[in-house]
Amino acid sequence: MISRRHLLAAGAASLAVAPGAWAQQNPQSLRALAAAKGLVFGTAAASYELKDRDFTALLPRQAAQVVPEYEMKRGALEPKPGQYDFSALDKLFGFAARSGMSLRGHPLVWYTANPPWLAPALEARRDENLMTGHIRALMTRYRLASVDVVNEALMPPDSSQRGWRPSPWLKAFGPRYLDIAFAAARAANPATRLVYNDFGCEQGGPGNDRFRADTLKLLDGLLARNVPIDALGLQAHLTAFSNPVDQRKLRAFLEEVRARGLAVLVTELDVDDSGGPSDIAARDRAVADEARRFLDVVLDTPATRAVLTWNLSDRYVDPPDEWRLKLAGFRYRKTPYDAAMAPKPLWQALARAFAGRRAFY
Ligand code: 9MR
Repeated sequence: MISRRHLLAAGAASLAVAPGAWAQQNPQSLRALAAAKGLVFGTAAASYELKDRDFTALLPRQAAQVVPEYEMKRGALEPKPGQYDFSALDKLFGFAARSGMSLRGHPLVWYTANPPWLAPALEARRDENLMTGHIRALMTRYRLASVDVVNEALMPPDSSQRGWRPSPWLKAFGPRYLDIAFAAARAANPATRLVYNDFGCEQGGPGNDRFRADTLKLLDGLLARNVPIDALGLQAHLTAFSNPVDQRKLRAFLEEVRARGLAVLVTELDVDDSGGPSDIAARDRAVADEARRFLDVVLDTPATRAVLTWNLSDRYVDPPDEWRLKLAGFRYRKTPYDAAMAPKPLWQALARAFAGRRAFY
């Protein structure tokens, strides 16, 4: 097992590589194109993917940051109270740090993916340590560039209800669970960028209009109470064949976030291509076009500091939940690389969006 000291040291070493130097050596990587415009390009990855030599060769060449797809979720980390198993997370973060990538954490506090013992324990004891102890454990073990302190605290945009999303945290502490979580994260490691992460601000539908308003209300509440938050994470699970991004609405929203002094991170970008034609080239084009329409607006503000995709290659994208699509052998084409590890039009869209970004720095 990799030691904490090793992880911290490797993380520190990666910071010594100047982004400009990397860009000169690797002109054809998304990480270099992003770095040249003051952006971090990263991706979600999973520890089991590290068995794949194609993937381990590609990952650090293209991405400057990694976020665990599931290894940092509490259900995966703490199966029994206080008995942590960091092995999968250490493996992924260890690989990233040794390969010169920075580490992004996701999530510290979420309504789901928790171990079964947690909700009853919270209900019985209402003990803040059940949250803050976990936050401290992770934030002192890893040197994280940024972390999703709270993930998805609002009702999703397609819900008929608005407001706080039900969770064991909300039940135990009320909405101030966010305040407790951010304060504990800042106290545990003041160098990490603290993020509120959610989906629903990106697209143009009426549910998204409500969601943007609710998000600004949430952020205003935190800021008014001096809660230490640094950034808004836009998950950016876009859709190629329904509910497109409305560039005007998105631009106005990002201005509001920036006016509040917060940074913006694109944390989980992918483009759902279900519902499209069977012609793969047409689907890939639609995926790339929608990502580009989104990125053109999101990158046109200095508030945006990072873009991470939710997986780098279609080789590791889960099959759809929908049984009809599964029966038809449908495979998502959501990510920049296809299942054979060849770059797709989405790769080009990212590359062009990065290269075309105004130089804010
Ligand atoms: O892609 C992730 C999947 O493998 C996990 O089973 C699932 C539950 O932990 O979470 C998925 O990732 C989600 C992320 O953590 C939060 N935003 C939505 C993501 C995609 O569903």
